[in-house]
Amino acid sequence: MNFFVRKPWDMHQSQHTPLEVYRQRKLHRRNFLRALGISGASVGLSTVLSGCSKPTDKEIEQAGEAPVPAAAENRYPAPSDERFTYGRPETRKRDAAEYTNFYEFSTRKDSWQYVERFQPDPWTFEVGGLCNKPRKFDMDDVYKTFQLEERAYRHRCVETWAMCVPWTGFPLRELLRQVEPQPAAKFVAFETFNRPSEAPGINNSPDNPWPYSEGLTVAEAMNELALLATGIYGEPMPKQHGAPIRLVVPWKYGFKSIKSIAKITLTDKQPSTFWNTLIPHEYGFEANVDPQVSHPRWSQAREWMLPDRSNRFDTVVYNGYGEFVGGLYS
Ligand SMILES: Nc1nc2c(c(=O)[nH]1)N[C@H]1C(S)=C(S)[C@@H](COP(=O)(O)O)O[C@H]1N2
Ligand SMILES: [Mo]
Repeated sequence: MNFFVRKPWDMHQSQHTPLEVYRQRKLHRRNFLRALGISGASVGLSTVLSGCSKPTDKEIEQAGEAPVPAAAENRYPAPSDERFTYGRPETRKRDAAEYTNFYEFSTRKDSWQYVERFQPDPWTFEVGGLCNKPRKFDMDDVYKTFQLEERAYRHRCVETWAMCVPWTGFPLRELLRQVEPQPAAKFVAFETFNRPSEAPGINNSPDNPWPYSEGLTVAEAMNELALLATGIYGEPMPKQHGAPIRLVVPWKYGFKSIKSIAKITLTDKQPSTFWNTLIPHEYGFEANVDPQVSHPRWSQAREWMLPDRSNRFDTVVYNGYGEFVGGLYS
């Protein structure tokens, strides 16, 4: 069991959780599991199995598999947008699926082991605020309304790990056009679901500012790179990657790419965001990838590719997407 082993790139729970809550974390977890009727023995066994032997590709894949609506049928794989290439080898599917950040489930990258109760289908999200045609979408609407494409994007987490993965999705701006933003809208605010009974990480850190939230300027949201992704590796999105729909903004640090979106709001004020609320001096709103600007705990000059920390590369400003987004900031 690796609960107490601190890996240097992890944000330890004790650093962002009030001490009282942190000391009681095992109690919270046990209470939660007891409430669900899961006995200590079965949890112990699964922890032993997953902690001591390397999970197979199939175990990881099955754990993450998410139900999808009928309209998703025959939409995968989607045609690839040839403008985008990694410039590096693609990350293996299992390596990306095994090492994810999804604090609603776990703070230790192993969220694939905790997504069993998460129900991403059926799913609706509302798009509202300063727009002429606010409305709710379900995933059937999404699959029927938008043309899907595959994009090979680099991903860069602020903790310095990186990956190259093919997302399936459609430009965020296509969705925004559907609701007709008003000129007064300057920002787009995003929120994740907030269902503690399906996501044990929420109960483990009850004082975190749930639901997870993020934001972009409208100009950033309208940039062609900003993608709403419903799949990865030519298949519907696994739960731990943010089923059934997530944001991907590859020129920004990974925490901006909010998963499992439940609400999108056009607003005239910069929205508060999860990480900026929790640790404001470490996580800004803009959060563009920049090798020159160090995070207090991580130099951003270099990065390493999953799953191998010795496979290191120099970090590139805007994660190498300056030709698409540089104009937004000059
Ligand atoms: N709702 C939600 N979205 C989230 C996170 C999270 O904890 N909760 N983590 C973020 C961080 S820090 C990163 S690096 C990326 C990771 O995406 P991946 O786990 O699919 O690789 O998701 C982002 N989106
Ligand atoms: Mo991240």
